Amino acid sequence: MKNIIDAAQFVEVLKVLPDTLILTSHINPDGDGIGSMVAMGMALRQIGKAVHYVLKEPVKDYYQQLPGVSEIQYQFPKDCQDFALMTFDCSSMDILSLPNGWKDRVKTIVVLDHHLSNHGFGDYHFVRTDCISSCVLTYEAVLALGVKLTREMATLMYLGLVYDTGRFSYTSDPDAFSVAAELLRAGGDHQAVFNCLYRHNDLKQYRTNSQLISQIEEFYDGRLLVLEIGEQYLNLIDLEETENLINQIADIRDLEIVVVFKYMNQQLTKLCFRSRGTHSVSDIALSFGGGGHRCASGASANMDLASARQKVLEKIHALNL
Ligand SMILES: [Mn+2]
Repeated sequence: MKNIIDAAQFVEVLKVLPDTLILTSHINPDGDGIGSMVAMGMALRQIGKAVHYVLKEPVKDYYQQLPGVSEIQYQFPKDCQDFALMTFDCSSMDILSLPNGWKDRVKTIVVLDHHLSNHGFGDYHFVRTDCISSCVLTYEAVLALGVKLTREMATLMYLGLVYDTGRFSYTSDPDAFSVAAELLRAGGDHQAVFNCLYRHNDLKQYRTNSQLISQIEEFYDGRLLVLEIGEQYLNLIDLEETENLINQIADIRDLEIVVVFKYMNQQLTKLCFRSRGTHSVSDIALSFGGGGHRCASGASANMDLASARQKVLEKIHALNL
């Protein structure tokens, strides 16, 4: 049965969990997933827990420069048969980044997340959809635990905040800025986070992106922009770079909604949405089994790119942009 918990109850739940915990995040782990997971791991070790970070697929190499990230493993530790699982920034069991066979081994699942589309999986639910980043919840948990907020933890939580707010552009929530201020006061490394997230591009990628930008289509006097990233780009732009690209496009004046369709295979198309806020793109993503937030969302549609495009554009048309 699902129990909804807050930060104080999270501390109580930890007392009944085993001493060994596996921490994980969603597939295509991003700055918020990695930051909230590793920072929490550091906090849990301070109270005597044995913590392993386990993901199914390697994180981007540029995250490796941040503290603790090199400890992430890609298989379950051998001496760890039964364990409690703690998931970060993941809205659904289907998109957990875990090696096969995990369901037989896990005893209890604690979910820390902030997605509107959270499907309510797991046993304990530390979920608040009003938070801009999972790292805000990790920060609250760190305070409730009463452990030392180290520089390393602060840097990792700052990473999640910067990532999920699009460098503080998607939010005007004073609480998000307060948490950022506290993290910097605790020694969070602003430069390290910005170098990691935004200063890792190579010229080849810029050339590919500029080709793609030249192919953007305009509708409704520029209020809707559409970009198709077809099969020929499959290996030239990955999903995280696609997110970076849509963030750049989202800065174009007068637009309401941007949608990017990325070819994955004949039956799978990745959808990325951004909105200025007048219209929610979360509902559209949700209708394709995805989710996210009002101004930024995504989904994986089980159909070819042309069909996905037609269905999405029909839904956007209905919004009367
Ligand atoms: Mn997040």
